[in-house]
Amino acid sequence: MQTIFSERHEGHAGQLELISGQLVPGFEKPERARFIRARIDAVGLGPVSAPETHSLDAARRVHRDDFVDFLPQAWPMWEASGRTNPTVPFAFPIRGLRADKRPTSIDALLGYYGFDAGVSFVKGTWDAVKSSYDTALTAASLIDGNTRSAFALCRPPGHHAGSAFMGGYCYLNNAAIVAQRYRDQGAARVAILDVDYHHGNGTQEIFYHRGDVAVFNLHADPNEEYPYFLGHADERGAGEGEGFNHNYPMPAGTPFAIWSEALDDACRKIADYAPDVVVVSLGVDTFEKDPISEFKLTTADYPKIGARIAQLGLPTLFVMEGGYAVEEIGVNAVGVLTGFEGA
Ligand code: SP5
Ligand code: ZN
Repeated sequence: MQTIFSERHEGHAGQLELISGQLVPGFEKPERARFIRARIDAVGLGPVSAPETHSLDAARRVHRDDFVDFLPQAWPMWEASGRTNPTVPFAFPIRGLRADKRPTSIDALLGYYGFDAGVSFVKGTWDAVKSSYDTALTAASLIDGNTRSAFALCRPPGHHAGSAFMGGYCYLNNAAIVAQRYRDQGAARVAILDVDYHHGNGTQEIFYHRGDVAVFNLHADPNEEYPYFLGHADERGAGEGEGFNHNYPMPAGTPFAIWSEALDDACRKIADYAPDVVVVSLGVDTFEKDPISEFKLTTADYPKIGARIAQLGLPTLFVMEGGYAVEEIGVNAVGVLTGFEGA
């Protein structure tokens, strides 16, 4: 399997996040991608190449223009206001406030577009976000009649970013962008299978009213886990999208024996949907030793996930999302890919 990867993710480093009442270095750190990159070579997964540069047109197909325009402006505006430390959003237009009125100051814009304090900017953040976007689109273009799978080693991740918001370490929604790109290039139906521990709220929001991109999400119950405010089983899509959004919330402590039943059910529904291509939002924060998560998957389980997805027999693009146990992230993420190839 071919991988697309950009070293430019390294510029997104030293950012902060608010967790358990403390402002700490981001769990979403450069070592994550380095360990995955190293594991690809260690197991000989296949060639790794740098992405092509793309215009932001593909981002504008799923994200609002003013949001796409804001992202490259965030750091320059922050610097222009006299600060060079990492940004952190801190004030949000929730119930009773004016979410319809775009403010002008950078302090306000961070919370206007960010739904949590997990989307810090440093100087290199936008360039890393753009490289992650280019990585997803370049990997997407590898899949054709002959090549049936590819890996977009994206960093930062994307699935928490919605049409006009960022959050949860995510700025542009790489998986949604490539799913839309496949539609624009002639695919009739696209399925997104999100196996990250956290609900992919951004992806769900983007496609919630559409039947041409079906979204399947396996994740921790939002009653007790981030992103808290979306991801319940009764969210089944609306309008033309009714019946095309599928959530599988699971409790803390869920082991692979239970988790894999949800995967099985999602895969059967994907087969019924008969998409032209499957986009996998590949998070491995379901791992038992993940520092911010509560599922109990083991390293031996990850190849089985890949094998089950391969059973679909469909063109498949893997897009990297979360996973914070950095020592094991390479083995686990690449384990899914080798499991897919070996099936
Ligand atoms: C892409 C991705 O995986 N983003 C995850 C963002 C999670 N941010 C909030 C984490 C809150 C962790 N709370 C720990 C206590 C609950 N077990
Ligand atoms: Zn996650």
